[in-house]
Amino acid sequence: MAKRYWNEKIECMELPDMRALQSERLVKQVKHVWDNVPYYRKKMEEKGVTPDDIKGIDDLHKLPFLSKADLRDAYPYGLLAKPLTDCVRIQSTSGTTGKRVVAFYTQNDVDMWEDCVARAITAAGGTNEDVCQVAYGYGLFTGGSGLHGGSHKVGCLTLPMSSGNTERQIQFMMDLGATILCCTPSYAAYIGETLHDMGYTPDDIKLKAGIFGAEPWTEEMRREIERSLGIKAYDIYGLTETSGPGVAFECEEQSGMHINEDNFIAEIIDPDTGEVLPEGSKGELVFTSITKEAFPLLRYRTRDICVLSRGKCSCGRTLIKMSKPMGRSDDMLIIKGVNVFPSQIETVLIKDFKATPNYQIVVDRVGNADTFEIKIELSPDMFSDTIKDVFTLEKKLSADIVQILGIKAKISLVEPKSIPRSEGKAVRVIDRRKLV
Ligand code: DLL
Repeated sequence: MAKRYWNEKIECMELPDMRALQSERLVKQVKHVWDNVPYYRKKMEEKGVTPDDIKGIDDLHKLPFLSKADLRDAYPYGLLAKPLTDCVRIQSTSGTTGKRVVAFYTQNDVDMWEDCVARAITAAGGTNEDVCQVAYGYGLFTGGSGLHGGSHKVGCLTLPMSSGNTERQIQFMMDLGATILCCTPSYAAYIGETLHDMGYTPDDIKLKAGIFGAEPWTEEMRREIERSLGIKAYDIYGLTETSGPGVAFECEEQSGMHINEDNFIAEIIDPDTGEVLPEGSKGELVFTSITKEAFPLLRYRTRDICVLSRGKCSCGRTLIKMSKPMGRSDDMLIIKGVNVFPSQIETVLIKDFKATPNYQIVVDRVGNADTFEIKIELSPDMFSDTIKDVFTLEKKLSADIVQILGIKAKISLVEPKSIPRSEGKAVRVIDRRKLV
């Protein structure tokens, strides 16, 4: 009989006990950060708070927020709270140096992270009898190593496939009898399509569950994946800044993700005013990591918009639930699983054109795969250049975009004045995907 919980004591803890645990850990964490991170101490001093003011989670609101801009200012070591000699790993987001987030881990941090992912795998029915195929990208991205570590911890036979080479994924899945698939939901949908294109049906594979996250996906997409692969599909959430996947995970009820509250305190705020909103309100998700040693974050603004709800879940867990992210309070797009800021694209355009041309980023979803096009308006001079020159420019832009983002965009050089002008803010991004 499959184990229901990885850590029953924590996952089913009564609220007063959880609050006491959070309070104790928060007090310790604030002191750790104050003592070891001058950047944090300065921010706290600016807000007139010292560790003595933080006696428990009711005082959380007194602490300053931390944002991606702080992470950039402090890049790469400014938020490090442990000596590098105590750190055993880094992971990072995609993007240029300026936008890159580099997270550091001590061995305890890696253990905590793997424990969170082990809870997610267990909630999806995983045990040491399972064969877990990890088809998230390996490397700096947290998806591959996060699910890999959790799978090891549970004792699954772990297939470290990384993403890509889809026919080979399916071959391995069949040959080794994979029972759990971990990858982005769009890749899961693509694996499902390929399985059918290869002439197979879900009866030809042994998969029973999938753990999918790292990008927004809809309930329709869930049903489609479940049908094409013959599995139950579970959502998993996380971000590099807070370790990676496993901050929150879905249980069999498939209605929101339980947050690992013993490690992460969640708040919802109004993204414009920073005011803390009552439970059940829609707003920006903020996390405080209370057990991370090397790279602790106090009140980190995720920019993900969602709703928190606490109530009895049929799975028996008492951990608070977050809804699927419903959007962002900044301009970050997730295209083909990669975090993209329009400003990164602008940097390439300025470099190649020596000025910002009129441009538009068009994102759509065909089937279950994202399409990504950058339309760039040529100036009248350039328009009269020879086809060969225009072709060379197109190739250069395409290569520069891949270099900076790690994904390919269709580059469309368009006629002068063909991109609609706006009287207010230029509409730089057209996102036609329906993600919520
Ligand atoms: O995407 C970590 C991860 C890997 C999560 C594998 C789940 C599975 P980042 O690359 O730093 O980290 O991107 C974090 O991705 O702020 C959300 O906007 C988005 N995101 C992550 N999980 C989900 C999800 C990883 N389940 C950003 N649904 C976050 C919707 C998600 N969006």
